Amino acid sequence: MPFIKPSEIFPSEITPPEIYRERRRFMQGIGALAAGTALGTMDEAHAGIKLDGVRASVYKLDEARTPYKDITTYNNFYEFGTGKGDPAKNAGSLRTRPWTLAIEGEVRKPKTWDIDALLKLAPLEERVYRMRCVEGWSMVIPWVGFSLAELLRRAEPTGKARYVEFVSLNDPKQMPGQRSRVLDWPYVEGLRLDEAMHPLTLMAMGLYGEVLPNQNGAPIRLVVPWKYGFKSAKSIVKIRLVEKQPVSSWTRANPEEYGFYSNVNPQVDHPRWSQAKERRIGEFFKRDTLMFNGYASQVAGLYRGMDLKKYY
Ligand SMILES: Nc1nc2c(c(=O)[nH]1)N[C@H]1C(S)=C(S)[C@@H](COP(=O)(O)O)O[C@H]1N2
Ligand SMILES: [Mo]
Repeated sequence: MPFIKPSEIFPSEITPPEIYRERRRFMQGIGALAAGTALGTMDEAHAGIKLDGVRASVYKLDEARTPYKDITTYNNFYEFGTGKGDPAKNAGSLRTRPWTLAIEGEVRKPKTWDIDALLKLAPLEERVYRMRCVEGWSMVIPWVGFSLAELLRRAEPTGKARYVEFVSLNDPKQMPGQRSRVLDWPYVEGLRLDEAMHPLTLMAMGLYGEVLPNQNGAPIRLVVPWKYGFKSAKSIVKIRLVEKQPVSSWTRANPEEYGFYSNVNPQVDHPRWSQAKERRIGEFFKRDTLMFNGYASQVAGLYRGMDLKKYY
């Protein structure tokens, strides 16, 4: 198959942009001929590089996918600025090769993975997930990746491991937004171990069948579809298994507004706005926000007996 392997991804800086885009268009044309419309990923002209061997999965939705253009130009990634258009404009300075992801803390087998080894750790699946930002907008995104559990299992968590902490890259030279103190850098998020082991919890390395664009958290990010978007940390360099509940960047910045759990919940309003409705990007009328973002049948059991107004 004439697909480019992940190990052959070149940063755009080394090729003049016209030639780079032309080459990618050419490869995509070939890819489209070979793959037909497999997974429906060839329905738009994308700018990205096709990922090898992506399988379909049981995670599909009967909802229109948000256009590639919107997913990749309307972003939150404060390391590249606080405006929605800033990440697409500024994230070109992020170097995603070489890249390593360290798994450490309460594990029997700590390991620093090279990103190209990670891409081969488990079969890559396409998973179409609903995503909901705490600000009140949502998208439907066809991610590519595998369950975080695949990675955590291999690290063999010890009996002391109760939480998982995710740490994004901290490098103001590559991330101009880190020169401002909007958040405490690096960006940190956390999950309870059982949330992290849940099959829905995804390590994403692509979207729409292609390598993850920098503005969406390349080369590897977390995706937790039943929680507000900020739990899904981008450009991760470290995963730490710990005994105590981690303090996330957003909780540190504003504990009144952002709790540890941050489950999508139409009944628990943000102190400054209602969470009962949301705007799906591309739609005119608002939709009702769904409990656990529509994943209640799969995840409600994780919170049985908990007061979700207290543990918001
Ligand atoms: N490192 C890092 N991860 C991050 C953020 C960020 O600013 N920095 N923003 C979060 C927020 S608020 C949202 S809504 C999602 C947005 O992901 P997307 O741009 O791929 O849709 O990323 C989350 N992950
Ligand atoms: Mo968000």
